[in-house]
Amino acid sequence: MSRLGDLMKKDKYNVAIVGATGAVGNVMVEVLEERNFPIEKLKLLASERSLGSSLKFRGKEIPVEVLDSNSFQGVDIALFSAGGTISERFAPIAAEAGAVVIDNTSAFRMHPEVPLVVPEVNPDAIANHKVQGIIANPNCSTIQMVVALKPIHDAAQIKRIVVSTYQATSGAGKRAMDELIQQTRALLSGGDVVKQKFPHQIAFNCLPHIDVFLDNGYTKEEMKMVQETKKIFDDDSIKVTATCVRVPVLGGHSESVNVETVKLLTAREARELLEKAPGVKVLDNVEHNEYPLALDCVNKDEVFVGRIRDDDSQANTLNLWVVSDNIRKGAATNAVQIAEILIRDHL
Ligand code: NAP
Ligand code: 3JM
Repeated sequence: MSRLGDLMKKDKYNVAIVGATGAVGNVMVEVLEERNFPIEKLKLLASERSLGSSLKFRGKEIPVEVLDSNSFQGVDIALFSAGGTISERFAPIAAEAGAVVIDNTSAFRMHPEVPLVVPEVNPDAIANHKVQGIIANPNCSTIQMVVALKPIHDAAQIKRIVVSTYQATSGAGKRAMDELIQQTRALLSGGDVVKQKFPHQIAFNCLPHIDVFLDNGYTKEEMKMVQETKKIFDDDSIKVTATCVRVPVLGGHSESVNVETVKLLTAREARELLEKAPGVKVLDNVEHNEYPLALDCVNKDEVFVGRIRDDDSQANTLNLWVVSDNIRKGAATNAVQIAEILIRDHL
């Protein structure tokens, strides 16, 4: 019997993390602990490769279990980050078993009945979680951009966004971070460069290629930014064009964002709005060489914005530099914030 939409308010919830041993899953465990999420039982799920391993939560080692279709009995909230194929197969099973799924993959983001949520931008969309039992977490590059653009859109209505990203290897998982380290070591010590996760050497390089190429010449990562931005702002009139680049950085995505608005909003006005915006921290003192840096943003939850300036080549247009920890706000923290709002306002 389907238990879709059955989750009721309680004092503490049974939470499962699918992909618990991965780059995102590990941080989900940390974030749930840090934010003191009301957990009765935490269930850690991964592949057979992780059998025998465990992760520490609230001072106790929790063994990792192998994911299967019976994993979700008694689970209230299931946080998925084990790739799109696993979500496609197991998220509906978890929802049928009565869990609310918060999915970190691209599998359901554009499904019309699945809310796509960034708490600082469209928290009310969570109300639609009962239809499919799934709430989608946007792509990391989209999340940090829309948090920074929300106050600008509210004040001046965004017409067009031109974004170029400088994305860390952590966005491609644990093995991708290891690949950057291995290649850097090899190149500095005369060893052999090993290429597995990326199509070219990532050390000392920039790759304008994240996820697969599509028929329109863009990558899937770039089209995620285009489509997800329109869905989160619930505004198809916003034009977006993106170039997503992998850079030899371990953690923290940086973005150059050029944004054209319908109404005039000066850089000074935008800075004032951004200084008050939830989840945003303005770091913009060029006279002291202060601007957001990936290295400084890692392990923080805010979206950092700097280099705020008028585009002097075109009216009603601003340039911003937007940096955030792609594994925290870009994935784990955003998912846990969604869970917090779900249990507070929507059960
Ligand atoms: P990762 O470090 O490679 O970790 C992958 C996780 O998935 C591991 O826990 C792995 O378990 C598990 N897994 C893989 N195949 C499995 C299977 N057949 N059955 C059960 N578990 C399986 O990757 P990651 O960086 O954490 O990312 C995981 C996913 O999250 C990505 O594929 C992506 O869809 C999503 N993601 C989303 C964002 C975002 O922006 N919202 C950002 C990054 C990633 P083992 O350790 O047992 O192999
Ligand atoms: C970030 O399905 C997969 O192999 C995962 C691909 C992936 C995604 C995705 O499309 O879900 C890797 C890293 C993402 C994402 O957040 O969009």
